[in-house]
Amino acid sequence: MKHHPAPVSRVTVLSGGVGGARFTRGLLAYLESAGHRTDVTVIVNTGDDMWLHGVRVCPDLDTMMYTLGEGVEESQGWGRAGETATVATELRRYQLGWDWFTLGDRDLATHLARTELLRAGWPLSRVTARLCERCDIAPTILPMTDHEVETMVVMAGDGPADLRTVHFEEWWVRLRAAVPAERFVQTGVAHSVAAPGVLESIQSADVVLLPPSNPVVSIGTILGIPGIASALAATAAPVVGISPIIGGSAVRGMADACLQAIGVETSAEAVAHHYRAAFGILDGWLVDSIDHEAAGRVTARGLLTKAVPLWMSDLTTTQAMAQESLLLAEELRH
Ligand code: FO1
Repeated sequence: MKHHPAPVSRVTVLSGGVGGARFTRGLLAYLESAGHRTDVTVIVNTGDDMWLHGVRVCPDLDTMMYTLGEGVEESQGWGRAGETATVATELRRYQLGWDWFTLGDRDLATHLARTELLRAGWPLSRVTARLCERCDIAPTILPMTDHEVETMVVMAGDGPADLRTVHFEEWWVRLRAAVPAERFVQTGVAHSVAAPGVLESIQSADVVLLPPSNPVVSIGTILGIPGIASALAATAAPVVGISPIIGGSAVRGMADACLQAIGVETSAEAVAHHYRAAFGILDGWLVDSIDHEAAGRVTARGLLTKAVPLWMSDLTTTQAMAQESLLLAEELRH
């Protein structure tokens, strides 16, 4: 690994899903190993959230909290290690809720705690900070908005659109994204505002990072919150992204099904240009070594690109990815 970038004061990360949480864990491990005292703020997608059995479930906030804090089930990247499903089994016997979406017993405590505080009138951002206190998490974790904005999937097919519309989690978990999506709609986004601290963390950042989260339903959803994309376009901080696509296939999940829905080719190059064309953001782009020719082409189109190993197999790799992204940001700042 080459030299270390100079320490910076503030890094802001936009994240969703398992990939974003794992990258953020690598970033924190890298900063720790390099002895940098950097404030990290993570803006997390809440479009996957839903009310289920009367509790508020926030999959991406919980994946981030469990991954950075304690006890994420590593084999899944979501949910708790050593989880049990006693309550879920009982709920199935009542034939209520989503029988294809298991709320583990430990995980349920998180949703009960969150729901209790939401019912007491706390905004989601304050609830999130309160839940993170338990796990002694270094970065500030912010929901993208305190409003309930949920991603719905209008699936391809005939007949009225509302009969072809399901919550993202149903499309993602029950249907495994096997039914083509016509479009994604974030309910409530028009009346939403960025959560307190979100825009400020973008404006005052020295570096902004876009981890290899799903570019459509994670990063794209965050960028759809009023003010966030324009804050990213205006910030003095270089915005450096890490490709979620390696060698033409999605690293995790079904990013390719999401990209198809918005007419973007499943390639590292196409995703970079999508961020530029659709949101007017992105200054640097990391692609996997296997996509090194793309690196040349993307750089030629004015987006500083580097090819480095992006397969997040372990903490060492994610640390190295974080180091590379900070080095690229340093190059962009000069
Ligand atoms: N994913 C699944 O594939 N099956 C599940 O039953 C499931 C339950 C679940 C419960 C709480 C939670 O926070 C996440 C859960 N997930 C499950 C993962 C979830 O679909 C993903 O974490 C995100 O939506 C992807 O970003």
